[in-house]
Amino acid sequence: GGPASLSRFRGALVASVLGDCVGGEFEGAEEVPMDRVLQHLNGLEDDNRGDCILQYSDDTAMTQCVVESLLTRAGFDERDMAARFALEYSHFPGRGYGAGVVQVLKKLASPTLNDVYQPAQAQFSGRGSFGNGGAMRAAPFALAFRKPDDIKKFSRLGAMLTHSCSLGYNGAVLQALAVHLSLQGALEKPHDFISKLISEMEEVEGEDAARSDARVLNEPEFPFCERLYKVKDLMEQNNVSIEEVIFKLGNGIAALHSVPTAIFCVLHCLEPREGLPEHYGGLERTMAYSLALGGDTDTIACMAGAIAGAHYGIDAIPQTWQRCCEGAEVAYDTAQRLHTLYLQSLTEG
Ligand code: F2R
Ligand code: MG
Ligand code: MG
Repeated sequence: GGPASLSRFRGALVASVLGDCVGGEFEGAEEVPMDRVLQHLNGLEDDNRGDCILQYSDDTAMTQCVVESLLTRAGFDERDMAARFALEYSHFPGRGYGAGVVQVLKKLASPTLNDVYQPAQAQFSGRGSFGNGGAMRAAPFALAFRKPDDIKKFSRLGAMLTHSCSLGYNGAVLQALAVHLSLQGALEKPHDFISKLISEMEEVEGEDAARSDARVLNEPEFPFCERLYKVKDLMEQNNVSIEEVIFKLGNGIAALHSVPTAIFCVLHCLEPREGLPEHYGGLERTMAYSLALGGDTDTIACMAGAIAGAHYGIDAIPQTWQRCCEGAEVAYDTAQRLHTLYLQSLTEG
């Protein structure tokens, strides 16, 4: 479909769920040979899988809360979103949440809490979390808002409910911007795509809080921009090994070590690649490649899935894969509701 079509909206949300569900198999594994990845993905084609459904984790659970909050409130409402996170966690605490964020989710459940941003600010001795939990649920902000300034503002605030360190919430801003650009068709020109992301993030990371957090954590002055420049370098290389990608970009639980990595996975898999089946389309290549990096596979595949899905659209996602994943049907339906909200914002100017 054309820019911001329903197919792209569905692709973004469904492929994000898919990445979480198929990536869960390898989360935390140091080495994941491509053979194992392909075996896992081939298993999804098996008609006799019966009730062997792949369950989603915190990535999708929190994304669903973001979607429902944005839809119900027809925009961003921090108290509503925080309440949904807390309720979801209290009902299903076993979705594999980060070790630190559960403290925030418990505090957000308190009816006497006045400032919903306070529990996140108390994390890690007041430094806040730099985990990728804000980024993994950032895609819906790009589907609910069309102006980049709104996407940046609300993806940041949505992430700050749990991640008050700029290295956490700016990962969410970067992920939301990447989905936004992809939705507009910007991946047709991959070099322009990465350059636009760099120039947006130069502005985002120029803020005092970001510069101060980067200093305290001994990171370069513009940490996400620095990684995006590495993505650009890797794009220009003919042969890139998985080891080099992990070494230069990371595959870990920090937003800085996973959001640029997810973006690279999408860019790298725009073309056929050695080691990946020839019959795979770009969406399938992106999934397989994200899993083969090991580390935080559910989250990297979830974020890469959202960006790739917004580019290729829903028809690029094999039906057999969709049927295996808990939450894929819900994502398919809610994408339509978000698309309606998006179209309304277009007519309202
Ligand atoms: N938690 C996991 N995976 C671990 C294994 C789960 C297993 N499958 C199971 O079921 O038990 N995955 C999920 O967590 C990631 C998102 O985490 P989030 O929401 O960012 O959490 P948190 O706790 O805020 O941060 C994660 C860890 O990062 C380190 N960290 C963060 N900020 C820090 C700081 N300022 N100083 C020091 N360390 C910091 C801590 O180790 C945090 O626990 C996703 O992968 C999701 O899938
Ligand atoms: Mg997870
Ligand atoms: Mg994860």
